[in-house]
Amino acid sequence: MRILGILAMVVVSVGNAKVYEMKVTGRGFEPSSIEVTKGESVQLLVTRTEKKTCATEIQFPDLKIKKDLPLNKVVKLDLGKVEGETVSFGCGMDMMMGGVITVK
Ligand SMILES: [Cu+2]
Repeated sequence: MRILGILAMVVVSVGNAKVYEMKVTGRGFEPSSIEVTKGESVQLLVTRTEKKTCATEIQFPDLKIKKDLPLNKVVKLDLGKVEGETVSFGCGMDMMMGGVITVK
């Protein structure tokens, strides 16, 4: 597993919802680490730009969310209010190339 430790920037803020951008590149999910604030609704915009990756899907097992990531298409994920301290995510096969959302 490769954790880059780069924090995502908030792209826009819509009411109580915060939108974060993420990409799937040859290095996996970038950033693989996102810090969100407790109580905010989290939206992710995920774009897979790498053809040769097993992350053609993203899943959040704890949230029971799984979505296809078509190449070069922006995929919107509504995570809602994230509970707990951390929520992990990974490819559809639940193996390598994961990441984590940390709730502060
Ligand atoms: Cu995989």
